[in-house]
Parts: sequence; C-alpha cells; structure tokens
Amino acid sequence: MIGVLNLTPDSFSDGGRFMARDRALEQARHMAEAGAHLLDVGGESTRPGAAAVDVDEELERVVPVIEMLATDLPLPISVDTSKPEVMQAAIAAGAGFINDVRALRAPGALEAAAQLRVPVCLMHMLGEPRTMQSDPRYDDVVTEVRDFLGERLQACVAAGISRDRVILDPGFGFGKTTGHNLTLLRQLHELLGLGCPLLVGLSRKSLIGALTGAPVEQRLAGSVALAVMAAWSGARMVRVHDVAETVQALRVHDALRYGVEH
Ligand code: 7PJ
Repeated sequence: MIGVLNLTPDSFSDGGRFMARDRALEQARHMAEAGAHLLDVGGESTRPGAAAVDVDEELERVVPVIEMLATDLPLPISVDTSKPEVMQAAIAAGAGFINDVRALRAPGALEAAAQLRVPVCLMHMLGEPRTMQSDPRYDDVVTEVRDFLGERLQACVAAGISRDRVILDPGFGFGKTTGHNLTLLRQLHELLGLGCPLLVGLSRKSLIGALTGAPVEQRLAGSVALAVMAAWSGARMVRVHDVAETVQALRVHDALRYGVEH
C-alpha cells in the first residue's frame, strides 16, 4: 500500500492543501498510522493538462520534505519523479524507491537509477501530461502497454538494474480513455507474464468520474472498489490517497484470497 503525498500546488485531488511542510508531515503521519507501507512524494503534477516543472522548483518542493519524513517516520519513501537530478537528491535525502511515470526515458534517468541501486517503478504513459488525454489511440491497448513495459524492463536490465528491483505499472489515466482503462484492468493478468510485481494507481481517477459522475472529492467508494479488483487481478501494490479505507478493504480481500489474518 503506497500512500500519495502530493507537494504540487496544482495537484488535482489535494488542491495544494499539503503544500506547507508541516501539513505534509501531518498527512504522512496519518497515512503511516493508517497502515501505508510506503509514502510516495512528488513535486511534479502529472495530471492531464499540467505544465512541466523545472528542476530547481521540483528539488525545492521535494527534498526538504523527504529529509523531514525520513528522520521522522519509520516508513520507506518513494520519490515520484522523472528527473535524474531529483532522483539523486531524493535518495541522498533518505528516499529508497523511484516512481517514474516516464519509465526512466528522460536523458540520464536510466543511468541515475542504476547507480542509485534502489527499486524502481516503470509506468506506461502515452504522450506527455499536457496533451495525453486528447484522443489517445491504440490498436490493442493491452499488447502495446505490455510491449512498452517489456522494452523498458529490458532497457533497465541492459543498464545494470537488476530485474528483481523493477516494478511495472500500466499507468491508468495516462493517455487512456475510459475504455482503455477498463480493458487494461480487465486484462491486468496479461501483464503478470513480464515477471515483475505490478503496481496500479486508480485512486480518485477520472475513470471513476466518467463511470459514475462523482466529482474528485467523492470518489472514495469507487477508488476502494478498484483497488480491491486490481489486487484480485494480480496487482501487488496499490497507490492510494485514502489509506485507512483501502487497508481495510484489502485485509478482507487478502483473507478471502489467501486465508491470511494480519
Ligand atoms: C500514478 C503515479 C500511477 C504511478 C500518479 C494521481 C495522478 N505513479 N503518479 N502510477 N498516478 N506509478 O495521483 O492520480 O497511476 S499522479
């Protein structure tokens, strides 16, 4: 269970409420107590239409918060970035995981991740956040996402990143229509053959709005339902805003599925 801590003033679902660092710490503690296993800290908004952030601004948003969380909380921290400079500074500040929505395609990112020797999540995105939701098209979304992730996994291995440090993510909502998202979730098991754990982010996403009409602040039930269905379909990690509610739902799922009691 990955808790999302957004440090972007324009993050679509938190609206910048956690911009202030003490609020970030408070929110992080809350997610830790609620049962998060990892906190994902990001300083670049990747919501549809969002503009790029320059490296100094991203460092300024992310590094002090990671330093603070790493000393204050017993949880590992993930940095949500595509920039090699931010990866390096975040790991030096105490992060232990890289979450890259661009799957280490930025110049220098593969090399930086290889050098840092931390686990990395490679996500599929068609296009760039600014334009990705304007008429995304695939011949076969599942095959194209799977082939992309397979190619990026190979690029990691060729760069010296051990495959057991790679996590893969189909990138729900990143250059995908509602139909594409539903097809990918329905056929999520087809990505398991790549041999890496799968991470999914569905929490509060527009897919839920498209299916139900619910505005972003009213998508809790849909988010929890999708987390359970993703887990059922083979996702090993879910990236969520509402940690306590998702933990409860996944405990029930795990007990039913595996017979485990936590
Ligand atoms: C995702 C992400 C996701 C991974 C965001 C949001 C948009 N990283 N970063 N997977 N989504 N790995 O929080 O809704 O789905 S930002």
